[in-house]
Amino acid sequence: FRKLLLATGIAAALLAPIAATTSAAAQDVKTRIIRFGYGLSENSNQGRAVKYFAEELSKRSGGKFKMKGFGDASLGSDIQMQNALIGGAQEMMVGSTATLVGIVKDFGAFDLPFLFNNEREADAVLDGPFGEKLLKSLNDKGLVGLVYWENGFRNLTNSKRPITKVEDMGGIKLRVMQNPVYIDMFNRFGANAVPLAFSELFTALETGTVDGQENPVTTIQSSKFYEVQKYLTISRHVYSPWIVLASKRWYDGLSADEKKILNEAAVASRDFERKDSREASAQSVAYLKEKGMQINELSPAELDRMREMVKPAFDKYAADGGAEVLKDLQAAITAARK
Ligand code: TF8
Repeated sequence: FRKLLLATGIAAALLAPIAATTSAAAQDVKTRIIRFGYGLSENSNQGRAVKYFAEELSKRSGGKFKMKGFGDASLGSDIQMQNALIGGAQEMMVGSTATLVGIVKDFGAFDLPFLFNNEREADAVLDGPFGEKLLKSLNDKGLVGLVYWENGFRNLTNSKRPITKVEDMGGIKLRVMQNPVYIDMFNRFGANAVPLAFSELFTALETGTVDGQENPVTTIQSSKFYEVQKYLTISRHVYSPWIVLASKRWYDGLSADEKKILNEAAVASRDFERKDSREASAQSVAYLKEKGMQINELSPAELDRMREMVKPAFDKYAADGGAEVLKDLQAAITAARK
């Protein structure tokens, strides 16, 4: 008996370090089906990053995390998916931070124009304490914010005329995201801002319900807006983040090991997505030109005029309860510039 005990002891001692170092197999990881919804097509920066994320999850979980991507808003618009996550009917999604304002108003601060000068500043603010704090603010709303991906700097397209000065926007029915900051901004520029879900945008452009829209060049390419829009104006008026969300109900049911796998794969997906989006973005303008779009860039002087024109939008945002978040965001950007 003594010998047996000893033998068991030795076996346990030998096994312990192995158990500690083996990955998924020895961890508390169950088979998980993850429905991951997104709005763009499979053949977009969003679609490619979802695919990468799914592969990372599979690798890191020993094949137990089975994430399936649902593109083209096939599980619903951003807002519908957010609600499905809150209710626990869907596990994960990626979408625009701008569409979260009905849940956490402070996300609207990102939509104020001309905040960031470049991607490096955006990364620093989003991945730093400011971005983190906003992610945390989702927890008591039934959502878990994991990481920010890049949607990108937004530009204008329309079917009416080239926009070389802000007056050219006059009277253009311009689709914007469902968010008061966008509506206010474009009305100040003289356009007729029409809030609409992205999932309805192509048809609205095609049928002439709206004349134009604004999105990063990568999206103008992957959503084939060049088929229904003649003019592209490079304005880079807003840097738009995407946010990867999980249902809190679902996330809370994961083991510590599972959460770790998910969080680490999310960070890997973020790094992949930003790099991929930036590479794709550099190719998009030439592609859109080849597809027949007439493209112009707004001059620095014109951008200054626009900046001047939308100053009251900042005051309005502050007066509507955004003063504190705006101050924090501006401080974070200043810090990122140093
Ligand atoms: C928009 C956004 C969208 C994204 C996407 C559906 O214009 O930029 O392209 O939110 O996730 O609505």
